[in-house]
Amino acid sequence: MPPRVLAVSGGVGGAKLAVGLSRLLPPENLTIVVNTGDDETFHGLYVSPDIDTVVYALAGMTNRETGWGVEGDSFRAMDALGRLGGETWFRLGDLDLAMHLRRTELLALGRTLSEATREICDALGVRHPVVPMSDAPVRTVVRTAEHGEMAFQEYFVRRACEPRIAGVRFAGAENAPPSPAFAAALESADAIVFCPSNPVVSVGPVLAVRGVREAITRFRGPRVAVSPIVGGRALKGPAAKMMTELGEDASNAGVARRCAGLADALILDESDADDAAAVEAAGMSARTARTVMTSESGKTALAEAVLRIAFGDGVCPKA
Ligand code: FO1
Repeated sequence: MPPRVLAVSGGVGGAKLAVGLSRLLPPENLTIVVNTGDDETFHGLYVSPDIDTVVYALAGMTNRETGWGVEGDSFRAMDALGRLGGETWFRLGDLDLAMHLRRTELLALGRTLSEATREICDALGVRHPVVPMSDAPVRTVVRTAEHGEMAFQEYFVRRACEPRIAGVRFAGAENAPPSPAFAAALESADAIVFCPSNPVVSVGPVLAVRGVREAITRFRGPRVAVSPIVGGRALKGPAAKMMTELGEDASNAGVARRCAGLADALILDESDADDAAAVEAAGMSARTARTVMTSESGKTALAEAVLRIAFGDGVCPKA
């Protein structure tokens, strides 16, 4: 019987490892819990970017250039909307629009976000459970020195992560219970895997959901995190910039300090093997693997390394 794994994911990097894990574990042995702090309503449509990214990746539909959105999509509806005077800085592709229309429709019919996501996954043939961190609204709010507070997508897309951040909060998280499937996986999983996602705004919101940090702290099985930092830079996105601006080290040691008490081992890219001592000084076991997933086989290889480290070689003290 394969082990049951709970994978915590943000968008693009997390989705790649989720695909790798889905090739090694049957659907009943993998739960992929996804950040919903980035969710936003655009033009009356409920958009859940990280869920979209993970679902498209598992369905084999991802735009390979961006890592989000649908391969081969066009933006004619956005162009038409712009001509009508609508806001178009957040680009919803013509094919992608179907996802947001359908989700919004299901939510309006009274489905929870978990139920709507399951129906969409079923329709697209995605068999591994993709679950929102919570069915209650949680919104990532970025505090900037120059412009005050702003919604995450305003910071991330509209302002291209340029404002200097002074803080981040997850509005609603303290009252948001974990979604039913997330809560069940926290109880029944044999291991927790933190995918290589932004520790501040992808993993941070998941940990902020009511009771989650405590549940992961007392989790008894192996907990393995994959660092999103390689060579002192984030593979994708603003993780390194954000950590620096928040006064943290934008390094594997900085990631290890964030993970301390929540994960037992931190997997570094093999090119960062020299960081192992600093990671261990932060209280985590340092392991290496090829974490840069530039090919399909790279996703599977990293997933194999993650499972080997979690279960195979005894490095996680509780394995
Ligand atoms: N990212 C962008 O950089 N620009 C966009 O216009 C954009 C649109 C978009 C639409 C749907 C969707 O599911 C994701 C989209 N993303 C876009 C990605 C998204 O902003 C980020 O990947 C995440 O929120 C961060 O993980």
